[in-house]
Amino acid sequence: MANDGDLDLNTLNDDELVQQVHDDLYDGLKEEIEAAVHIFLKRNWTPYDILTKALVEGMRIVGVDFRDGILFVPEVLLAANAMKAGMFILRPLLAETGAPKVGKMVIGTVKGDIHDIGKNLVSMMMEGAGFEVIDLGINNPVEKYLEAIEQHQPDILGMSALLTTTMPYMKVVVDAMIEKGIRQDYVVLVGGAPLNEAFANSVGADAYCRDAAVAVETAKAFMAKRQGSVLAKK
Ligand code: B1M
Repeated sequence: MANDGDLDLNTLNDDELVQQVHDDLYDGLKEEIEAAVHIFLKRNWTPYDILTKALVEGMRIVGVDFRDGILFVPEVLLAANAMKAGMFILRPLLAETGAPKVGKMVIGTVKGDIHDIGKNLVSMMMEGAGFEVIDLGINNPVEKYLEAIEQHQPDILGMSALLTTTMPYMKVVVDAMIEKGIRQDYVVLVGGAPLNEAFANSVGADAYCRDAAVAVETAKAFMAKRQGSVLAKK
């Protein structure tokens, strides 16, 4: 439904509101997205459901029309801004579990790539699952990853890439870790729409994460393994 600002989002039922969020994301309507997120929260939706059913699905639809040449970069940027505004409201709620820190992760989008919505989502979900996350942002050269690893001594290094032209850069980072003799000290997880498991293997990552939920599960599994091997050595 087109939203010229006169539509009272409160009058919509849940299904209609989800549909409206998809339409408003498509139209890049930041304030309407913020209002809808607040309404869902008042209706006791979990932050995770708001993220996945309303925001992520809306962005998926944007992605399809971007691919098909129906939407262009400026429109997609507006949609991305609206999406980020919604995520900004949800971020503290997702992180609010009060769980003890289960591990530390450094994450960033690789050099040449400025896509950060998926990476931000992974950061948020990881924080929500009790991880400390150091987010390096976008367009990270290998030096930036290495510096962050040295400074923060994480358990996990996460890399994101959304372009087929930038995803090979993950191998540059893994190779630099091998060269420094530190590859085995960290778990390397990679993700992004064009990746798959075979690609993750080919760049020498420990695992490919299809989405943010898989990233959390995979990170937890590796932490359990790491903690198990530390205990076994004692
Ligand atoms: Co771009 N873009 N874009 N874009 N963009 C894609 C990726 C594209 C597939 C669109 C298309 O043609 N269908 C296409 C890539 C084609 C290809 O490489 N084969 C593309 C292109 C071509 C481009 C430009 C080159 C366009 C141009 O300028 N002509 C340009 C490149 C800029 C650059 O990076 N140098 C460009 C620019 C942009 C915008 C700036 C307009 C904007 C980015 C805004 C931003 O991120 N701040 C944008 C957007 C929004 C998209 C689409 C539409 C949506 C991406 C997104 O946010 N998805 C995208 C189409 C698509 O992916 N379907 C597209 C939602 C997000 C929640 O999903 O990012 O997949 P995703 O993240 C998931 C998983 O992949 C995984 O978990 C996340 C959450 O579940 N995951 C990880 C991601 N990272 C992870 C890291 C992990 C673990 C899991 O670490 C452990």
